[in-house]
Amino acid sequence: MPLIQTPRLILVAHLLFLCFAEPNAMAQERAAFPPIELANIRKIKATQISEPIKIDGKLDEPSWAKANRSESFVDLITGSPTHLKTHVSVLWDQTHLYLGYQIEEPNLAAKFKKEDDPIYQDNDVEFFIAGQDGYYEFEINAHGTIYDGLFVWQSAYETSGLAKWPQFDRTQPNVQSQAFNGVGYTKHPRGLRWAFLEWDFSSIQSAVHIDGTLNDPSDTDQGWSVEVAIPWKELAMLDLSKPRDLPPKVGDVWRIDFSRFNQTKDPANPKDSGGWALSPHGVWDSHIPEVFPYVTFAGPGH
Ligand SMILES: [Ca+2]
Ligand SMILES: [Ca+2]
Ligand SMILES: [Ca+2]
Repeated sequence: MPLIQTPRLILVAHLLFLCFAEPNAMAQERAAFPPIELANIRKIKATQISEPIKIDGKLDEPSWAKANRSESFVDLITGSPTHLKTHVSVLWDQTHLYLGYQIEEPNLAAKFKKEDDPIYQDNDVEFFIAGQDGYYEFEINAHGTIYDGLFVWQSAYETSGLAKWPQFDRTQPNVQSQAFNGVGYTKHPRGLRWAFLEWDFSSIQSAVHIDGTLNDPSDTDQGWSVEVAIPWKELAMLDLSKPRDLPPKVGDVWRIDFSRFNQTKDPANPKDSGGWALSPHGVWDSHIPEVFPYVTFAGPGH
């Protein structure tokens, strides 16, 4: 079935952008998998909460103050410290997973305003939630515009039952999908994925808060913050082959990636890749669930 052009062009543009951005890193990356030592993968605790969170981009609820704020993000490839701070905090309750990002940024800038625009060509923050059968990708810029999509391992597409869902039934002409072989790490051991780039996880709530002036470089901004609420019940689609508890039990461990991409690199650091993450990937590729940070679901007060 022919693919509709828009997602293909977006994907190709994304791939080209990434390929040209870091050719040297890509040349090195095929030697080992996963591309970093497992002991170097960062861990973060998610605190269980009972008070409501208002998704307005402001992390001013008492629950955020009690959260285990992450270490600052590091360079995606080298793991080196970055010149601007980025932190994420993770909370959860019986209905939702909550993510809060604090992003230091002296020049707030964003272009795209339409959902599923190529946010990765802006300054953005991103997260990837890994499941058995695939993973969900979410990106947001300082306008609060989001881009999201679902990636399903081709080996799990039929066996998981996802192929029978109308929105993922590739025999239907309105279902847009793309074979996806990673970005920098082009040959993943699990093989190809189907990328459903038109997928919208419509029940996700997200908002940003700006501390400064957006698209006005004449001043110095403090940064921005991002607040996201993800309903547990819809994440069942990631684990149809082997369902996991939703909400998780205390002590459960998930793999979730948290990252930030910048269009301007650190002028004082020629090795700044422009992509930063809570835990390094070792290569210019976000799409490696095996190196995503470990998120442990802890009880209240932990
Ligand atoms: Ca809030
Ligand atoms: Ca989408
Ligand atoms: Ca500004």
